[in-house]
Amino acid sequence: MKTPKYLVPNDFMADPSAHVFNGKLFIYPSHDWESGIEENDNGDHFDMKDYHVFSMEDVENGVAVDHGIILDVKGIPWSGRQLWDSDVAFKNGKYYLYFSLKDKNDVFHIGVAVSDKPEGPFIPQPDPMRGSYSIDPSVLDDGDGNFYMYFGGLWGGQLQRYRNNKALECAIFPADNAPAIPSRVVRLSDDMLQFAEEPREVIILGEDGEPITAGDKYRFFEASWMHKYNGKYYFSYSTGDTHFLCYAVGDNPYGPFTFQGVILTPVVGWTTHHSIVEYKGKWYLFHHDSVPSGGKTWLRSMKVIELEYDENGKIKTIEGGGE
Ligand code: FUB
Repeated sequence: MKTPKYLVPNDFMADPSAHVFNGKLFIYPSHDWESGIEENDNGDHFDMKDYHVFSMEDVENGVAVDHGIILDVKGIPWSGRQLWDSDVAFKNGKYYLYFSLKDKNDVFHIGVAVSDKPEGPFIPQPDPMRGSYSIDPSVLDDGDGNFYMYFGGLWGGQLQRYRNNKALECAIFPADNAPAIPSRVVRLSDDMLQFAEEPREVIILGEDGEPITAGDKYRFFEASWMHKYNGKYYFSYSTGDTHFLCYAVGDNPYGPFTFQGVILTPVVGWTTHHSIVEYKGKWYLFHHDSVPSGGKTWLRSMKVIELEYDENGKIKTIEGGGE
């Protein structure tokens, strides 16, 4: 597959999280729509109110089947507004949908909803996960019975309002030469419904062996994803306001991770987001851009392209087509 394929031509879907369940590829995106809310740094224009799930058996030809709505903000007992990025994990016959949502005080938390099937519907838990904050949950099944959630996002994602897993009086952004605000990682409880421990910082080291600084154009911003390739842990993420998808590699799920490079150069539209999955012997990058909406950053379209590694496990950079 040489050119990326848009997967849902008749609707706007973003932040695709792709997984293989029962031999089929499932994609869990955010569902963008035109809410009329003006664009701002707080992300109010991303006013999503439900999720759909898609499945694919023929990725090369880009045919995605829509299984309809799997969760609606109206059915979530603690909901305020804005269903942002989500992810799904499978354990012991159940599927767990982890989602970002603001509560009634406009504070983001991470919620869980459970289903017997990958295509839902998903039944939400009455409360958010205890101790959860910020956005963009993404879950790694480490294959040894342990599941790890990576999460967090700056600006509208509110991560700058937390330190040592406690809410601050007000947001703090580090100086440009200080370590960047990191993503977080936490092992999930056996029942998959809570954190099993205090979240830890995901440290990304630069070439000099020091943590990447807040002023670095490749610092973490949001959209964490973790996949394993040849026994190594590949942590990938969006740099937000500098618009790259980057990755760093480590030897265990907690890191530290050493910066490797850019996966995707900027796309059309402000946000860039992704997931990486192996299916039928090939690796794919699911991502989004705003080309079909004529550049409206809150109306994004998901797409897929094959991902290539070199013999040293380095990912070949893909051109996003934006600036
Ligand atoms: O879709 C809303 C937010 O935009 C996501 O949670 C972020 O990662 C960014 O893609």
